[in-house]
Amino acid sequence: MKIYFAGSIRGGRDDKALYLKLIQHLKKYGQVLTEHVGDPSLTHFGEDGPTDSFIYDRDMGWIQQADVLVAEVSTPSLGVGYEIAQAEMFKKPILCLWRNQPGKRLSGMIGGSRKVHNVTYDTLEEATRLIDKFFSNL
Ligand code: 6IA
Repeated sequence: MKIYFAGSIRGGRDDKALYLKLIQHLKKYGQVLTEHVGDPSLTHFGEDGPTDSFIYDRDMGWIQQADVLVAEVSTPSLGVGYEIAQAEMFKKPILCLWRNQPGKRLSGMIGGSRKVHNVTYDTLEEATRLIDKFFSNL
């Protein structure tokens, strides 16, 4: 199984440690195409990296190839929202994980999509259980 994991990069790296743990858990189910999203050394600026058009083309190709897209959406990111929309277009199963945060709500464009399986969690253990449940129903 090929898994596309989406998490914020230029939107902000506050949750990078969480992304890494979720990616480690997802590897139980197959190949995670986007391991760099959990790279602790990757900053929100992404200096000295590939060009934007390279990133765009490669990521669009990976979404097409992927069997499933899992997104951690607690840190709002234009790129992650765009990837979710593309995965919808390609008719991929989509899981979006939202961490409960006081005073914050998930975008209605994600929370309101009938093509997205949206779940809310408080702890990493809860998030991994929700991932397990999603994969067992695929
Ligand atoms: O708008 P954002 O940058 O927050 O969008 C984040 C999403 O877009 C992630 O889920 C990634 O799949 C994708 N993405 C954004 N920037 C990159 C990127 N930058 N490389 C790969 N995917 C990206 C260069 C990193 C490089 C220095 C290792």
